[in-house]
Amino acid sequence: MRPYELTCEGQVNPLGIDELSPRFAWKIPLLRRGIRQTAYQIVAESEGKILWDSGKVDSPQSIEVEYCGLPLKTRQKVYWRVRFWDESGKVSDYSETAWFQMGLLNPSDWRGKWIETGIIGGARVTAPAPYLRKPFQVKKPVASAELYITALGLYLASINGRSIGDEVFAPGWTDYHCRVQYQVYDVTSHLQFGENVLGVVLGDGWYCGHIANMDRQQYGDRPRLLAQLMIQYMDGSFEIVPTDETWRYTSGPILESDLIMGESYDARLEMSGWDTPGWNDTGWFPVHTVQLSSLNLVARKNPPVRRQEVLRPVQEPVELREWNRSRWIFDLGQNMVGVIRLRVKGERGRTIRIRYSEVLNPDGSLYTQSLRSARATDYYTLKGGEEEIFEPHFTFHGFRYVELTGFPGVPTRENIEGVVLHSDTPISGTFICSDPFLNQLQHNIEWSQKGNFIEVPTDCPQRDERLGWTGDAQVFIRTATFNRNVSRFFEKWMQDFADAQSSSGAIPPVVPKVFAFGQLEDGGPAWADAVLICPWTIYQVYGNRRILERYYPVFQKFIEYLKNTSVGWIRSHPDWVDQGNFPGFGDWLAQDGSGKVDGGTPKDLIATAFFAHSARLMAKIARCLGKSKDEQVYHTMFEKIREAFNRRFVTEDGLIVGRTQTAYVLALSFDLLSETLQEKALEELLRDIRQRDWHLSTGFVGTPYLLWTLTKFGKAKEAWKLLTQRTMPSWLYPVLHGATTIWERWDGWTEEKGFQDPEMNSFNHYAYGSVGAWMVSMIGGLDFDPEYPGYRHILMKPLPDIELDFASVDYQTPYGKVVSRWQKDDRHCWKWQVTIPPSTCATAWLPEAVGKEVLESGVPLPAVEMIEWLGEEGDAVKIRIPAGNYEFCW
Ligand code: RAM
Repeated sequence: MRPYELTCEGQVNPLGIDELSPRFAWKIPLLRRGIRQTAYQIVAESEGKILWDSGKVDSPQSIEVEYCGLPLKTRQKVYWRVRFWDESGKVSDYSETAWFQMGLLNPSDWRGKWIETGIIGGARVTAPAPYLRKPFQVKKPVASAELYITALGLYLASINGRSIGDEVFAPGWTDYHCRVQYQVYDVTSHLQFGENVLGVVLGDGWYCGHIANMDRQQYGDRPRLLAQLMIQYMDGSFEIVPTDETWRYTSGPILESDLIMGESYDARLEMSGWDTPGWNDTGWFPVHTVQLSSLNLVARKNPPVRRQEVLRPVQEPVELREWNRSRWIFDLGQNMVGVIRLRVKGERGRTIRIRYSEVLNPDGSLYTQSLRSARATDYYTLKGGEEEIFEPHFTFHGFRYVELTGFPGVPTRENIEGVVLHSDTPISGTFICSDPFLNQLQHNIEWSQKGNFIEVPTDCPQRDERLGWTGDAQVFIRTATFNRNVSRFFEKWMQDFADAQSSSGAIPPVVPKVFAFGQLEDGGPAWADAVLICPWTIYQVYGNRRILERYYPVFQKFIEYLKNTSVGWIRSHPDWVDQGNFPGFGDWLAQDGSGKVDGGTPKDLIATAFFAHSARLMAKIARCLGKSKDEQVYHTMFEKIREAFNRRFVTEDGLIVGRTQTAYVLALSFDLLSETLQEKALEELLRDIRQRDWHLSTGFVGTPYLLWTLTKFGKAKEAWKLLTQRTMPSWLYPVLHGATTIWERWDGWTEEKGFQDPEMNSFNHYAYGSVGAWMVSMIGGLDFDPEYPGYRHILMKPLPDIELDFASVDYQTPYGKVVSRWQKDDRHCWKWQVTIPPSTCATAWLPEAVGKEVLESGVPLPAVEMIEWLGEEGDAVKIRIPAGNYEFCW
């Protein structure tokens, strides 16, 4: 019996962190029912010296435990272990020893200088990728070596021809005007006695490549590099190989590489051995150093993008003849994000063009119109000879179909594979049920999450956009947390929010803030509010309190901004908008019959509802941080906004201005109505749904709350009807038409009209996938209790009257795995398999159990120890269960 899965800052043995009081977490094994931690002890040491011995701390806490020892120093490596006391006061063995190592904590620790080359493109003209090299000598036996490295742009590093690390798109995307993340790699095994070479290839990335539909060079005109190799010798001496004037560069086979446009690679220009000793670099040029002293260098906080999986074409490529050449169309069977790996053998100098699309035109050709100005095309020029393998270096595409033009001879499906790239957020949940269409919907949600979690949460991965749209992310975050562990991913993105906030407190529509949207200081309702909704969700799901503490001043500034810009508590008030201010994107892409891209729900209504919601979140955050005065202030603010909302938008009959589903849903969901009005508003909402023959009409803003609201007010059957609706607009319409990801628009493609407006029609946009959280909670019967963040207390309440035979979810909570697997037969006999992780407990509602005998592992319920009978609720029996495995039948 001992703790396992020790993490520090959410990582196993992290190398290079800069949190001065890192947070520890561990799990305890599910050895028996009711097992829980009652106390713990952590011992942390460095070089034989104890830095921290917590002693026995009486606490159930096994996540987010802050280091409280001696101050940590630059590059200090700390070993730690933990033991726990269980519910009977018995102490466990110590865990295996884990470690973490600090990064470079002081700017003066950086000995490297920023270097750059003379290769610059233009605003719309791409440039070749520079290859940089630095030879150095190792003359003594090496004890350890670490590379500290970052770039403005992207980098790929190697030592002696062996690549370093497996990150893709390092160092990631931040607001490079003020901040860039660095990485640390253990490169001890890369070094050899005698001459060594450190080689780096730089890509444009977000720093100087195209961003969205804008020009290149948004942050700077060319990529730059900062690195230092730190070698510790066996004899105790120490050496640094920094970036400086002695580095040399040239250009090579990567003639251009741009995230949006694609990559051109001429294999004839390869310089095999350029990053190994002995290479003659006399023709290479000396680099220049640059001063960038105002730039913050911070350790990487988010999980890097990595290669995740490989897809193969589902059939042989199809030939499309042009008069003098062939195009070959490959189908990977899945709309994915990443690159391809091409295998080809042919004559030197031949160029293959590679294009990508998510869908096909009726004639079988690629539908690329909706990519807008994204060229999304790679070119590969063969060097000739043996089989060649090409995988682009500094670009990615969103696609299911791949077109090759200029291929020598007839390709087969063996010639390409799809390499899926995304932020390495570990899978945490699975959902499956007896309806194959809902399973496909869940599949599509997962794939839209993969494809749009690339460094930051993006709207789409294919067209000339791919931005950190705040609205989209807040809509989807709750669902995202089920599918994958996104705690660190969002924690880093919060830093981007802080960097993006303007001095007025406004939060822009996209984060990181990019220039073209700079004029739009304020992202508007439901977009800017992501600054509160996202961290609050991360806190609830992962118990991550630091995200609230750290960014509290950002939240406060934001809410002040809302207060200052609202007129009589009405946000986006016409008086304010008339002064040229932005009212918001509205209920984006709603199908409410208004015919407008921003729907027919009044913008000041949406805005004021979200203002209230944000004020209430602030009150909750203040409460959780123990700031009771603030809590009161924000609570009063909420009440005032609520009053103003009612005065302006709600009639005595419970009609709400606009009379759209979204208007009703927001008012109900955010508790803006009195009880009597709630009932009336609910009736109106249902009337609208019925009038539309059981169809939703909500856009980005209303959709995530729609089914929750219906369920909250006892209309689960109606919610189920909307979820399983097969005609447009509905979640299953795309599923029934072959979608493998979530579409941006309910009508992205329809039988009647074909493709929607190519100006805005992505087939990989996760917003409407926000229904995933509802499926998990209501079908799977698994939810967190907002009062006990991090799933300390789990709520298990599957909906009884839905037309399914079984559903199964499992989910990795911070304390361990929770499982809910139920099935029921025609006679309404239920079997429910449940696992509750150690140190947690659950309240479970056994549907349709009232009046029946409930057995747990064959034993009648009242006789089962440790299960607490809480009574009856409707036709459900309510019980409290501690950690353990259970099998209920009734
Ligand atoms: C579109 C984006 C995004 C949305 C904004 C308002 O261009 O794709 O999904 O949030 O508009």
